[in-house]
Amino acid sequence: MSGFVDEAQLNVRGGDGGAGCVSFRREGPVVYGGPNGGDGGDGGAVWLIADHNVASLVAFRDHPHRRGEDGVSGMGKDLHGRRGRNLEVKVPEGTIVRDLYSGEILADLRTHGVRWEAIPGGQGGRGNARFLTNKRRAPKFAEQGEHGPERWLKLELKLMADVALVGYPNAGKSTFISSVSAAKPKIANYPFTTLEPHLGVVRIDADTEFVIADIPGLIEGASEGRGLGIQFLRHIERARVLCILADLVSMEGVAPETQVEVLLQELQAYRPELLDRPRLIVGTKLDSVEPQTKGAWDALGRRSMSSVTGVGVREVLGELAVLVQEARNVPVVDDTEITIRPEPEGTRIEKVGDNEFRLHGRSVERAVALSDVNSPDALNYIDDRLSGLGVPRLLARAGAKEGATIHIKEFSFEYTPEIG
Ligand SMILES: Nc1nc2c(ncn2[C@@H]2O[C@H](COP(=O)(O)OP(=O)(O)OP(=O)(O)O)[C@@H](O)[C@H]2O)c(=O)[nH]1
Ligand SMILES: [Mg+2]
Repeated sequence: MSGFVDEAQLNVRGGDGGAGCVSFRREGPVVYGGPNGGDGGDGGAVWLIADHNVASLVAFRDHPHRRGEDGVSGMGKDLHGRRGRNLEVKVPEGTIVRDLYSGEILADLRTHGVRWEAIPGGQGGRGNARFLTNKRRAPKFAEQGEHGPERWLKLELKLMADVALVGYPNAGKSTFISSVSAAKPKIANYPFTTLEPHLGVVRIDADTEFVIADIPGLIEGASEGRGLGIQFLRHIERARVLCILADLVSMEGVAPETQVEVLLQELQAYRPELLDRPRLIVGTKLDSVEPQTKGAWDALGRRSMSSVTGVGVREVLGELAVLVQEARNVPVVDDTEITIRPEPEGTRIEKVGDNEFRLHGRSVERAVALSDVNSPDALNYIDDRLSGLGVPRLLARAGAKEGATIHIKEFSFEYTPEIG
């Protein structure tokens, strides 16, 4: 069933970092005692975690945005703000994550427990207490919190069936799947209506989902190639649980229990291990059954349902959910962190006009993200910080001349080449 791929777009955004605080101790008549503004907390990250109880990506269809919690701002008296909580998003095992725009693969969340940091939170800003130096006794600025970064991801999942529907042609397999999922296969009152498998996602509640495969009907001799033959037995082989549907109103008059026997024989002839698969046997078309047939079926302790009236359907889904859950509970847990993360970008220079440049990059943007860029202290700090990041050298190399206008986000300054 390699053709069944579930896809979703997901926007992840880190929480904003809290702002650093500008505050001073009060020391009697001294206006500015020592600075004591605390740091803002970092914003929370968004993590994706593979979870075997999630079967599809439908949860992201209508709600594609996920966001970490914001960090709390710092306060006076050296009080630091709390970090924002990380958000953990569950995705099905086998989810492949790509960058939506470049298509680059970022993570492969293969097995239960694998986690990947999809986006970090924004950094908290440092409080003014951090900017105290011998020269700068009373810094009146603090760093702003960094906005949480954001990106669009594309999630892809090769759907694997949890449950395969096995039954004679016309047994009501397609009718069942269309009554319990969004799958809309063709339904008709003749054999071999369904010519290829269809998958449907059943959502019991927010935490329980499973995938059902509607498989074309099987007949006696299928394992030797009769009817649609062996190719569909291959699909049955991949499912964790088998749901055998017996037609209680068979047009050919084959007793439902005989259908079950034949189906099991065919499965066994194809691959004996299929009989070890957990299975649920259900009679269909309960609404139209003859009392005699019903009596014989009930006497065997068999379950039945009607996909048309809905009677018994909920119970069948409940039992399937339990069988699927048990089958999924294989104790393989892989808690490797897979971090296929692109290199952090350095500083980039863009020429925007005649002797006018714009700088991009996280470090330079952080350097100018201050609560008050107008104080001389703040300007000195920015100057030192940009020099430390090698900005003068980069500008010289890009051809900036004396008096060039340089922009970083909303901040602009004039370039003076260093002497020496
Ligand atoms: N009365 C009644 N009829 C049903 C019920 N479920 C299915 N049918 C009818 O049975 C016929 C066959 O249904 P399908 O769902 O196409 O059967 P299928 O098992 O998918 O058949 P193939 O694709 O040919 O293998 C259709 O006419 C359905 O309307 C039911 O619960 N009650
Ligand atoms: Mg069908």
